[in-house]
Amino acid sequence: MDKRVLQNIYQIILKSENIFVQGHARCGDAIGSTLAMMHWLASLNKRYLAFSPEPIPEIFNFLPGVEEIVTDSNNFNLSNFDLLLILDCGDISRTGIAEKIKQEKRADAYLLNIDHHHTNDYFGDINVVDTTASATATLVHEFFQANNINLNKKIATCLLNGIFTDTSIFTNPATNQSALGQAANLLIAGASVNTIVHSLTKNKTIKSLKLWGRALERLQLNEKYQIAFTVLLQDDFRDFSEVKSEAVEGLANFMNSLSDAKIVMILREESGGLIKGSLRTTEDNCDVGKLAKFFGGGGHKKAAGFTIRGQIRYNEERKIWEVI
Ligand SMILES: [Mn+2]
Repeated sequence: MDKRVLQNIYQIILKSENIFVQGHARCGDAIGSTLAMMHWLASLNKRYLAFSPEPIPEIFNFLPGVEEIVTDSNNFNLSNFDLLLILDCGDISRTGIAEKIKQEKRADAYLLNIDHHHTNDYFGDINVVDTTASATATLVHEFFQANNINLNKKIATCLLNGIFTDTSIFTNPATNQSALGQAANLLIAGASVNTIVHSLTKNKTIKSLKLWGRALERLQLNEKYQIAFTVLLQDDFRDFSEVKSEAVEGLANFMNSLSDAKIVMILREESGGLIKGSLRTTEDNCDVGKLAKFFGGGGHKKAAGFTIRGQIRYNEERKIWEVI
């Protein structure tokens, strides 16, 4: 990332008086990046508000400062802020409050977009988009480094949580030299590596694995496109109602370890006639972000998602799961 851009942003933040910071929902990178920024703004004695459009998944409750994140958008008015810092959102709709931003943002307030999704549409007044970055947390870290900002233990833990989330602890293709180097730096700065790994990995319950079991039993391969796919129905979530939606993301990552498919896909029935799709690949020449975009979604080349209308049914004749 161009150091001058990161230094310019620093100046803008220093000049701002009240800063709104948020990421997209339910993601360890977005939440980690939001909290890292929040801790830094607090150290500058800035006024700020950290927001997440949905409740924070329990697995991130260990992150320092997480209790400060506001999750109800009725609790603030954006006209109070002179800088809106949007992290890890490929487009404005990922904020969950696009309409509110449109209505309430002051004309003189800056919208700053810091992100690494390769579907990013440059929605900000200022855009710091690096699609080669493993995580938004690595961009936030670069920003701190470019401006000689000292990282404390809290900031380091939040940023490392972002890197670990988006690289699946250095096991997925988002892993690169820069992420490993930055992680080493964050360890030196005191990041609680064991706590993060424990929280990101030791979080399955017997019920959640039984839900995985249903999905794994239905696994099918589309030979033409080399896509292994499965479905989860509303009934499954009724039967295992305690299982959190993060369990499905974990399943998508687990299925990505298949050696006899290029792409894996989970279709999951949501309430209101919606179906949510999760796509993963480890192939260099596959871009699931493009596939997701085709269905109105977005994401990365290696991990992406979309939402469509429909219902999932089993076709007895063809012995195949279908969307109707
Ligand atoms: Mn991310």
